[in-house]
Amino acid sequence: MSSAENKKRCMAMVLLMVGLFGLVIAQDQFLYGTFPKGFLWGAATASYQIEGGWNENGKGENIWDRMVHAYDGGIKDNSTGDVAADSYHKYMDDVAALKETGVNFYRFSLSWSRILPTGRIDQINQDGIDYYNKLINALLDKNISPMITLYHWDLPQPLEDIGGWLNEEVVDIFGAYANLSYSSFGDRVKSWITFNEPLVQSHLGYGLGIFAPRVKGSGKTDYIAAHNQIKAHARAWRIYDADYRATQNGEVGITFNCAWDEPKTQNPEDIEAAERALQFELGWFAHPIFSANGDYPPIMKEYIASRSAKEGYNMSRLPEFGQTWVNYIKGTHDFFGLNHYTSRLIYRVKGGNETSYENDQDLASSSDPSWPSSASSWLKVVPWGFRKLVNWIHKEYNGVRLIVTENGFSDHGQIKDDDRAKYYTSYINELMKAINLDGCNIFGYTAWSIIDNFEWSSGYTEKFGLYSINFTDPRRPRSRKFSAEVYSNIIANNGFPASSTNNMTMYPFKIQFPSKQHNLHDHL
Ligand code: PNW
Repeated sequence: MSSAENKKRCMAMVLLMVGLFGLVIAQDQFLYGTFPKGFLWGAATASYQIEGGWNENGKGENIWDRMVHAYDGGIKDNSTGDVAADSYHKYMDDVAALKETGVNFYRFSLSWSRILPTGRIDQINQDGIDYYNKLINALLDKNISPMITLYHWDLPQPLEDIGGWLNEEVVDIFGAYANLSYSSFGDRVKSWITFNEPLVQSHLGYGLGIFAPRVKGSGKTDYIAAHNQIKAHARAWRIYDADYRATQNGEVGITFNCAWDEPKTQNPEDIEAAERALQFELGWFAHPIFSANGDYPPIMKEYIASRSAKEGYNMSRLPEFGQTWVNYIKGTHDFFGLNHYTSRLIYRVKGGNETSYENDQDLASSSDPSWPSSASSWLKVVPWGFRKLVNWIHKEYNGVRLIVTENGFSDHGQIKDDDRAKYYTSYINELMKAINLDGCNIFGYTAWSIIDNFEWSSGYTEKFGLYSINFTDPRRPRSRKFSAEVYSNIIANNGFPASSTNNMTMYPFKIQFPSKQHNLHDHL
């Protein structure tokens, strides 16, 4: 190669690197500005992760109680949620933490088996109703709106004994439980989420068998469990719509988890694979409910049918709704709930031979070594992925009204949690860009979680709280972490107005704000 050619190549390399660097800076650039007036700020928990009181005052056993009490409970530190944060007794401490943080709403879930020990409405446990009434009233008293998740993975064990989410009968049983919840609390509760992350319940609970009820059968049973949860969601929404909306004036939505799936290379096969990953992860549940035509995403139907045929099945392993159910499910939403934590790099690979949800997709994922890590192996810090994901949803589901129902960061529980404070600051800033610069239709944000809690199969080894809990102290005292102060400031300012964010005393640690101020105006 001539030296002139060499020089040219070097120059091209340098230009490419400068270009890439520019892109990274643009993605990481901090934007001053505020959220739209009336934007809602919240924090979340889930019953099994915080309540404890697992068999107190008439509560029935659920699938997580059963799992953690088994000889090999499958929990990292062999812990249980028997006491957890003891919110069954200490809920007033939770309300105080929420008040101190300044949230507008609190997202929590009902323990189905605390209200209905058998899962069915023929046996109501009044103590369970009383407990949630006390919590709801205490919140309202402090001007905090309750947002209730009906199902956050803790199915009553007697329903699992008849097959759980693999049994279609549970669709109607869930409808009856939803009905009881609306009639008991709906005079004061105006915001309902039917299911939290049906993907995690289906795939981890009824596919990989890592979460309760530990059923293994990926590529088959996870699809069936998902199918019945989607039907149960529609049933619950329609009951509210027909019998409660006119008098109670509330809203019913559903919450999905989704990472941002970035193509690992610009190779068209990888770009397609990343799109396919989003359809298998989010479209699986969102397409039947939020798309114009309803039903599962076409790409998912095509891939699973073709692999099923090759495996010798005479029909697809993905169940079919049929037109009646497609119509019944389509449009059953008042808002789109999104739980988002992290991003992945996706590339195409031929799926392995074994039958599984993973192999059905013909793709694999990795992460970029430059992405900061957390205490959870799956959670890497990629703020710009948040903005890309909500934009993708905005386009895919026709400008749908979205609320972020979870977002947060795990560490080992230290009070001076700078990494969590930075996570919240940068992710919330990206969300603000999605609203103010991109026009996404987002009306609220929820931090996961207000307190440290039982992190499912990781037990107490990963902490997500804005408040720390001493789990070895029987009184379970709560202490405010640094990130709670930072989040509280963001709420008080409704974002990042230039004047207050410039004042570094607001953040006792140094956040890397750019020296040049970027405000909305510069970007428009
Ligand atoms: C969510 N993943 O779960 C749940 O809704 C919470 O109960 C949980 O505590 C929180 O996120 C933190 O994990 C997820 O593997 C569990 O990608 C696993 C994943 C995502 C969300």
